[in-house]
Amino acid sequence: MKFKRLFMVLLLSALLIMGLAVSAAANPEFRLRAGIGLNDQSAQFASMQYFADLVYENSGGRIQIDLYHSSQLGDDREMTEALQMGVQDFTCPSTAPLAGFVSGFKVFDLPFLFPTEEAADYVLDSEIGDALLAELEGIGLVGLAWWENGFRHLTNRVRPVETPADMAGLRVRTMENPIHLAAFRAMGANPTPMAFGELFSAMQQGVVDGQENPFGTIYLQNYPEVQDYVSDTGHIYSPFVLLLSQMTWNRLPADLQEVLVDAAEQAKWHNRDLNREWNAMYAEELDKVMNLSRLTMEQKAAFQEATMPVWEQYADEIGQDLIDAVLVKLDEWAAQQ
Ligand code: KDG
Repeated sequence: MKFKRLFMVLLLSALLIMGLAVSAAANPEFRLRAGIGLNDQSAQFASMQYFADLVYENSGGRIQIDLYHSSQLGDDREMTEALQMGVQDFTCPSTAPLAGFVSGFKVFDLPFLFPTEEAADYVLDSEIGDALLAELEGIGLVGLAWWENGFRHLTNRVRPVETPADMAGLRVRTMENPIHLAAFRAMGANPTPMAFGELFSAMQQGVVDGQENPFGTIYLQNYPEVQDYVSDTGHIYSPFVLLLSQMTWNRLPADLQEVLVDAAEQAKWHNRDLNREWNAMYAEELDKVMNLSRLTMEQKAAFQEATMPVWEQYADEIGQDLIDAVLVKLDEWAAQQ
């Protein structure tokens, strides 16, 4: 009889604990929304999912992050403004469309600034990157981490592009950023700024001849359906910045704030590794379905030379001190190779 009673107590306790666990899963303390522009096949979406899973697990189910892709919640600038208003919690835009929010972000738009992804990591993860993230605090945003979009490459539907002369007159979509526009004008193109969500249909309708993005984006957003030529120009390295609304941050207790910070840092390295692996893999896939021009060092140097005037044109707007600090940091990185 005694054993039977003990068994019943243990059984009821187990059922109670399971019931509490299920109710927590069904009713998280904080249900947050995260939006991106890329689709759900992208390394960025996979990294956001990795981040959301880490947060859910490490918060003991107290924070659930619902993910929205393919610009469902708006374009980069609209989603960033939604964070400032507290009506969305996370987004992860390229820095280029945020140049109007944090002027210093424009330094990353200087053509051919970073020689490799590792050099970019060294600068972004230094006091320079920390200081730029800190500037977000004054405008209702929390910069949780620098993630990676990657080196950007040109596609078009008109001709192979291997020299700046080949770029003449091409109507190229760029991100909404003055330095990107200036760089493509300097290379001889006729650039049009446009939100990411409008790009595929603009190419499909012939509104633009081409665009520029990392290899993974080009492949996974199905651009080969409307583009014939790709050139590995690598003209700009594009960071992503994982953003949180300051209003959301302020609603969270300190222990959950720490969960977000730790998960963002862990997911940063997962994102960079995955993004590099996928960009390399999709370059090979693009070679099978598009006319891929792999530029020589000399051919890339011609594009770099054509865009150098853009550095001087925007030095005052970006701040020569910031540019010099990045160049010193890059020399520091190079000396360690
Ligand atoms: O999810 C990120 C996109 O919204 C965008 O930033 C991607 O590089 C991009 C572009 O060309 O707009």
